[in-house]
Amino acid sequence: MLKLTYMVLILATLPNVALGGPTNIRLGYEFAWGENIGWTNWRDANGGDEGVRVETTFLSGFIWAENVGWINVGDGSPVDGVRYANVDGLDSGVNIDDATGDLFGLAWGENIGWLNFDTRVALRAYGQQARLDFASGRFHGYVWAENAGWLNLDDATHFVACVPPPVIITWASMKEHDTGNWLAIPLDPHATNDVVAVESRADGIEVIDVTVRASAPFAVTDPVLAVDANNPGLTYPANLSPAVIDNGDDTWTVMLEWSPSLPDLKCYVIDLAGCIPDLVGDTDCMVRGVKGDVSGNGITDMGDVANLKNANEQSWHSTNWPQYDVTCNGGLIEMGDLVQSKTWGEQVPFPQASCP
Ligand SMILES: [Ca+2]
Ligand SMILES: [Ca+2]
Ligand SMILES: [Ca+2]
Repeated sequence: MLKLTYMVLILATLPNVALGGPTNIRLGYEFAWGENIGWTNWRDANGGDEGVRVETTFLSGFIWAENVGWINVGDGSPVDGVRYANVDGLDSGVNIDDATGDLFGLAWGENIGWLNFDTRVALRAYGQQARLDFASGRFHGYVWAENAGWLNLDDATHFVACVPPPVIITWASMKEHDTGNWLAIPLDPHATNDVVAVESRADGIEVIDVTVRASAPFAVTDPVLAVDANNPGLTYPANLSPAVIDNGDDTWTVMLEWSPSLPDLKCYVIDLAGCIPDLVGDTDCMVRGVKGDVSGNGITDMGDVANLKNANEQSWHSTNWPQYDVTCNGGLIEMGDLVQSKTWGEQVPFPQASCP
């Protein structure tokens, strides 16, 4: 209790900083050991209001070190909005490489000067560079303080971890083949142009399942729209019913449903940024609907007919090749699929959709 009071008093001397919000360091996972500075507390500055906050590409807030006072990891306002430049004290702080989780950049200790979080050159060979594991939210590795030696983020018992923000794991266009047999065509959220996945099955895009990993339940707070990628004025709001399904393993499925289905022969972009609080990572995904385009190249032509004919002869099952079961009758690839794609493939000009 004494210690806490002392911390609050000391905080009165902190400079005013613009922080992104209260700490998101987890209770019980706030301590790391410095070889010359003792325990550091990443969470409790000013009752948590100014503790360390982990954002997508940087940290903000203050660490309290019992023997050397405050350590500032950044003010939460990088000049470019993304990362601290660390070319002068005005725009300094600790950054996160959002591809690898590696930390880099500088923190400032009021009594010990700079702490260098970029230990990639010295320690990567040993797998001990300072870094954040996105899945668990925990920090690993070592930080170097020029006047205070190593700060250990890698202790098996006392380590620092944040509440990891929700992140999208998978996207898929779903169809019910026969009754109760839902099959997925996976979508790549990074894809653009002519490699964007195609929903080839009858009745076009009806259900998109988005799997989100999160440490706590969440709500979809804003309407989710499918936007015509080539005509952004055209939008189609999704129904959410049920909104979010708990898969029981820290993942949830957000089921987006359109009824009637999205018009065929268009490219859509669906962006969940702003719809799920604190969602990070690649939040938008494109998908196009081109009935009968079993090859997924964005155009239904005689090539698809040939493809289906081949699949028919080889008796590939639709579980493995859902895009081939154009009729969604759940059986093997059969005559109905061929007829449907042939009907479409004979139209001139060939039915197609392209994405920007
Ligand atoms: Ca994307
Ligand atoms: Ca095709
Ligand atoms: Ca079929």
